[in-house]
Parts: sequence; structure tokens; C-alpha cells
Amino acid sequence: MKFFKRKKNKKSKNKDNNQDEQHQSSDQLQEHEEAIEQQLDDDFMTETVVKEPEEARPSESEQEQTPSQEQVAESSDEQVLDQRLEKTQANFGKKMKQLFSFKKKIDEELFEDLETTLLMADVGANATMEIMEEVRKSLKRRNLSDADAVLGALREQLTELAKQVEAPLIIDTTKKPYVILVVGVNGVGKTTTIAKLARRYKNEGHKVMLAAGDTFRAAAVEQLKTWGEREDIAVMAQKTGADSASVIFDAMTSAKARNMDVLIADTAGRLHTQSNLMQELAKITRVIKKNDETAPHETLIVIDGGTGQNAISQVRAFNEANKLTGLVITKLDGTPKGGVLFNLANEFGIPVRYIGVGERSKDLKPYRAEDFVNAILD
Ligand SMILES: Nc1nc2c(ncn2[C@@H]2O[C@H](COP(=O)(O)OP(=O)(O)O)[C@@H](O)[C@H]2O)c(=O)[nH]1
Ligand SMILES: [Mg+2]
Repeated sequence: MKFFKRKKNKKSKNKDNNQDEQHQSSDQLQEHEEAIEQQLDDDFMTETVVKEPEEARPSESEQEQTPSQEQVAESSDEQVLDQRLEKTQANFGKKMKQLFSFKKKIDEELFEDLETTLLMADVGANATMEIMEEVRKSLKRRNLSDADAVLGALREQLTELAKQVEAPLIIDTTKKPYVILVVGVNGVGKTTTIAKLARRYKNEGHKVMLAAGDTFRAAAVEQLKTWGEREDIAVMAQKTGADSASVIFDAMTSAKARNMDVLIADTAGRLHTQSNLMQELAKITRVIKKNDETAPHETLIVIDGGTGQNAISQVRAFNEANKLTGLVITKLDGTPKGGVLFNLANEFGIPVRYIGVGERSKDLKPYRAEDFVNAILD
């Protein structure tokens, strides 16, 4: 039995949506994104061919089975997500369906089991409570109680919550450079995400520069420089131990002089509990504003998708030090607990701009609520 009904047909979806402006622009954006994704896919394929070791080359008979360009083109973002989020799917959608296959009767125990499944996937206590309350209300209102209806109502609630934080990051080209400040604790994937973003924006035709604002470790500057060289993107760096705020300030000046469109600034990872380091972050923003009072135009926090409840305290503390405007949730490919996105959505409502689903430079996807919910449920 198929409990969750997917709404995959974009054309019919358009008809249902009255074509209001927001949907129209988000569809246009989607088309645009698909074109970029294709470009990224093409780039990536060239890379793999170059790097492929001799013995790993497919034999001729295997080559015949290699998908054609057209077939590759057909593997959409949605399919990639389905694949990359399968750990969460196994711990979420699959578990829920199992609950119903064991029990035909819809009773209080079943609701409790559903609640547990949400909690186990890190949806968080508050969000779980609210979602389940809405599910119950919705069933009561429609006087329904069969398995399909329960799961359908749950899907609706999750989608609604997921949609509340759907707002793609659009580079404002009137800001030159458009400054993106990237913050977060150590090891969450800030530098990797910056490299992925740089590649994406470059492919969109923007002139991109990076600022190596993580001046704590020499390795951090080197890591960014290596990415920069690989992708042919300018990286502004100073010596280890330099003042992070001035590195970023100088990079802004240089970006202006070189007519750059986008400047993405890295920062050192810091624990949200280290108040002196959090104050330093506030100083970075103050110094940025001395260069351009409208900047930073986006302050992105990077959150490791596997962090669980700690993600909430991270976002809270960083948001107090520096007003956050966007979230990137990384490593969703490696965790069975992708439910943290709902927890964050419910708690803060800060837009989720991108999700990280792997270590390669193309493994960053613009966040789309419906695709995300489909990938973890079905
Ligand atoms: N599987 C996976 N690994 C990631 C992702 N994003 C980053 N990483 C890995 O996380 C580790 C730390 O990343 P890094 O960018 O150095 O983190 P930073 O300390 O926040 O700058 C590296 O090994 C990255 O390859 C992701 O979306 N998926
Ligand atoms: Mg880093």
C-alpha cells in the first residue's frame, strides 16, 4: 500500500497554484537551478574522467551499459536527494510505514509510536508536539481515522513546516560585492560549503572572491586556497593569526576594486559557549559595516545535520552575536536524523538556503521543502 502520495508533476502543480507571483518566480528559479545543476553535472563528469585510474576504466561491455547523456540529464535533483537522504528516509518514512503495516488499528499507541519516530529523527520535542497536535486536529476536522489519512495529515504538517523556511538565496546584483559571511562551530563544513557556493555562483556567471577569515589555523587558509586554485577563484588571505575582521575588510576593498559580484568570507569555527570568540564575531560584522553599511548581505550559519538538539543552542547563540539570515544544513547524507531541519524551522523560522549532501563540490543543493519532505518520507 502506498501511504504517501507524491506530488511530483510540476506542470499540474502549477495549475493548482493559481500562478501567483511567488510560485511563478520560484518555478523560474527552479528552471534556472536545473540548468545550473546540469552544468555542474557536466563539469563533475569531466572531473571524474580526468581522475579515473587506469584499472577503474570500464570494459567495453560495461561501457555499453553506461547511461547516455540523456539518461544522466534525467537524473533530477529530486532523484539525487532521494538517494542522498536515504539514511534519514530509513529512520523516518520507512519506520512510519512499518508502524502501519504491523498495526491496522489507529489508536493512541500508534500516535505515540509516530511521536517516538519523529523524536528519534531529531525533530525535537516542541516541533513533534505541535505537528502531532495538528495531525489530530486535521483528522478530527475531516472525521478520518484510516492509515492513509493519518500519514497524509502528517505529510501535510511536515510540508507546511518545511515550507516556512523555504526562501532561496538570491544574490542582489546591485550590491557590489554581495557579501556573504559564513559562521558556525568547528568542523560543521563551513569551508567546504564556501567552496561549493563559490563554484555554484561562478557557474551562474558571477565574479566570485573568497576571504580566508579563518586565521586561527594555517591549514584553514591553505584549505581555502587549494579550493580556490582548483576552481580558479581568487582567495584573499593574510598570515595565520592576522585579525579576521581586517582580512575580510581588506578583501571587501579588493573585491570592490576588482569589480567582484560576490565575496564569501570564511570565519574560524568557535564554540557557541566561548563568549570572547562570539564577541569577536560581532566585531567582524561591525568592521564589515565600516566598509559597506549594507553588508553583510547574508549571514549564513552552517549546521551539521547530525548534531541533534545541540543545533538549537548553536543557532540561538550565533543569532544573538550576529543576526543570522540563512542556514545551511550539511552532512545530511551521513545522518539518519535529518529531522533536525524541522526542529530548527519550528524554533527559529530562519530560511534554510542550502543543504549539504556530500563532500564533492556539487553536493550542495538549494533547499526545496517539497523535495526534501518527499525524499525523507518516500
Ligand atoms: N558527508 C559530508 N561531509 C561533509 C559535508 N560538508 C562538509 N563535509 C566534511 O566535513 C569535514 C569538515 O569540513 P570543513 O569545511 O573543513 O568544516 P569547517 O571546520 O566548518 O570549515 C570535511 O571532511 C568535509 O569534507 C557534507 O555535506 N556531507
Ligand atoms: Mg574551515
